[in-house]
Amino acid sequence: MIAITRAVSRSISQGEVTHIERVPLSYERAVMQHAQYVAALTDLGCRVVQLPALDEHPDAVFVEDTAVVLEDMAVITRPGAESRRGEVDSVAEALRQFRPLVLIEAPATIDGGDVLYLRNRFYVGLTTRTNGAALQQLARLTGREVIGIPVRGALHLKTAMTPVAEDLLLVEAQHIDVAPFADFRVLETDPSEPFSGNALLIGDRVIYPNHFPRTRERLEAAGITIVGVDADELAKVEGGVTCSSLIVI
Ligand code: CIR
Repeated sequence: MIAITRAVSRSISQGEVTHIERVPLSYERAVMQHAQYVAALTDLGCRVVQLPALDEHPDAVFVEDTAVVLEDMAVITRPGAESRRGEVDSVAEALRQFRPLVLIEAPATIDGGDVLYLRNRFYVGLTTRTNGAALQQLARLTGREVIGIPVRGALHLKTAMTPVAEDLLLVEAQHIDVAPFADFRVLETDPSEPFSGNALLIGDRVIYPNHFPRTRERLEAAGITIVGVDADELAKVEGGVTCSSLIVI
């Protein structure tokens, strides 16, 4: 398994914030936590391909938003935030050696953080970053079914919902209606921990932020093995644990 990551931009404290207040962010601490995350990926068996930082794009560390990797192709996105559009070319270059590429084009916008791919079907968050035109293009380019999921009060669909086992979804229920996911089991996050629905499932283990101890307890009680990482610094610009890698199986 390969994980594509990118070194943290020096300008990271200028990253976009949408649903939280801007607070001071330490570049050094973000770099340390990112290194811990990369080490966790390596421990879980990933070969990490780390791209060089793009200091002119504060959010470039969040490579997940720039592409969607399938078994047979990779979709290069057109990110919803204009400040992020220049991030895609270098990710496309890196992915080209692993998959044929297809491209989302204007007027569509889509962030990879809105794209959940479960059982050969796309569930795509309808958010400030992702529009209806992107859903149509994604269906046409990939030949897969695409279901739009309205998201309330969270940046991306995967801010609020991610798989933590083959048939189990971790969900922060206030942001989404879970009715379209009736075929899955659902585990709710602890209500005292906002934006705690983002976990990264690798094999049968889950990378999860240390700053959500109550939800972690719920996950462990459900039999999930957690690899904890310090992730509160990148969370100050709305980054979670899925955002900082692209997994190529
Ligand atoms: C942004 O607003 O685009 C970044 N500050 C955070 C992106 C987080 N990405 C993700 O959840 N996939």
